Amino acid sequence: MRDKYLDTASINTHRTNSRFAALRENICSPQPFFLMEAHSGLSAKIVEEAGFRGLWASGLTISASLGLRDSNEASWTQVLDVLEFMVDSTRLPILVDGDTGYGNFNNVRRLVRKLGQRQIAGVCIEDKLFPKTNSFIGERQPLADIDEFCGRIKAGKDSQTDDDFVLVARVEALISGHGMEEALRRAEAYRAAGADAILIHSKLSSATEILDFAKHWEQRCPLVIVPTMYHSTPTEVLLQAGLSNIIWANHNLRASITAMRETSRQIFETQSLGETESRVATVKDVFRLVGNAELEAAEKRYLPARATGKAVILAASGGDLGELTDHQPKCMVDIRGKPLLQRLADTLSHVGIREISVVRGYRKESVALAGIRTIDNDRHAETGEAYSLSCAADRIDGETVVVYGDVLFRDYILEGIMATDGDIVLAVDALGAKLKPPGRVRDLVAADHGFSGHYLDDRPAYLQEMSPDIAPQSISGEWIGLARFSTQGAVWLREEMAALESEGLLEKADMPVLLTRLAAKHPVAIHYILAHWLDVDTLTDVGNALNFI
Ligand code: SPV
Ligand code: MG
Repeated sequence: MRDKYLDTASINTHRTNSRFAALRENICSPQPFFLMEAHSGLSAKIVEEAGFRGLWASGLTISASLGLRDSNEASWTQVLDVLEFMVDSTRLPILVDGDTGYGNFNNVRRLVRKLGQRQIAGVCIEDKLFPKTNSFIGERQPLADIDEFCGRIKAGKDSQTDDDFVLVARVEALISGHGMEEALRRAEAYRAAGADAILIHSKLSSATEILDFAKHWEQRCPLVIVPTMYHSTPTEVLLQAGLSNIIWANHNLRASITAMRETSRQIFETQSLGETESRVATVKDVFRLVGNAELEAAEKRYLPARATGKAVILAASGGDLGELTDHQPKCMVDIRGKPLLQRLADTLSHVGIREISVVRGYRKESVALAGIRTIDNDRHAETGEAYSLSCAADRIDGETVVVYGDVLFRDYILEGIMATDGDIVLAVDALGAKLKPPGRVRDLVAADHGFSGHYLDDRPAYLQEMSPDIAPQSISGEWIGLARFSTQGAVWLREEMAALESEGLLEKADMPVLLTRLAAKHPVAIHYILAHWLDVDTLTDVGNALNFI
């Protein structure tokens, strides 16, 4: 089955004249052609899925779905807006109920031009006066003057933007009690004025006058009927009389009223959803109807893949913050009502990182947060960071952020490393090391060039070495404990951890060792920042963290 969902872009590429031609061919053909009522994008889709080849955009049901009467209370441009949703959601040709044409010939001209621009394949106008009243209300509604109505038909045909646009003239003479002769006289005048088809309407509960009309009409041009009131007449009888164009005019709206009323009543009375759930369309069905699958595919094509990354947080060591770390590691220290680790996870999820794993060790039972997976390094007391990271090796697959569990940083820093080109990117504070006491910084960075601060300097910088022992004149900054690995970078990272293991060095290696080894083999890019982060090593740092939030 062809894909029923159309996004706007593909509709534009399908904007040939096929809808107009399809409506004309079907209406002019002697084969049965059933037009099913729709009043919204959703109902139009449902009609198409049922297998119909044409849509009737009913004035009655579009008005009613807006909570309005069928008395031209909705402006014609409001109706046009609804039609646009219907066109966008289906490929079917639409015959719209144009009521009286919303005024005189001049209003019909503009209406027909706008319908053509919106790919509405045809319009039906009725020989009554604006504002109209539904045909099934009252008796002897006044009819339009024949010549004046013929002027509306001519003006409409002269304004069509596509040769195949269909104008159906609707004869109300039978409904208004003017008799068969008047109905035939009007129909002939409308045909001669250029109408492509005649809709002969009746409100009798039997089809007698419609069948009679068809007999006298002798197929001078196609007829269209609306058997709402003579619904018990078998369709076969109508078709045999040559009435091949049949509009089922309002049944989707009426069906939805019944369903909505029953559903509302049931939920109101039971104050629960239990009895209703199995009787209504599934939420999945709603997603399918409106084409969520297409959006998902488009997201893969157009959204940056980075938005769905993952992160590994290294939080196995306990830290030494006195009583604060007696029963929990420092990543669980409360920072204004939330553990440090939660605040870090929040920052990660702000940039779309949803799959977060934390490597825990010291007091591991205390490290548990909703939505964060845990990995245990049970040998945390005698191993280092590289070993902890290797515990999470199977999570380092595809783009991955690696971050220390005791750091806090502003969102933009993470966004910065996500947007920086490179398979391995480190966030390095160009100022930090200079502001801290000598010997206090472990993750000192030597890069191929430092941060110049110059506005035109956009040369990428690369790591040469990371260690506590960089000579002062070679210090480019301090790694803040935040790194991004691309899919390729993640492969290199896993390879390097495997190499450390085979050399018997994995257990003792820290991140500076691991990153320096990587930098010897692959480019490790540096994204310079200036402050706006902190790590928590001392009680003073905890105080700073409270102020950071
Ligand atoms: C409509 O559906 O709005 C129609 C058909 O005009 S009828 O209600 O039968 O007049
Ligand atoms: Mg109508």
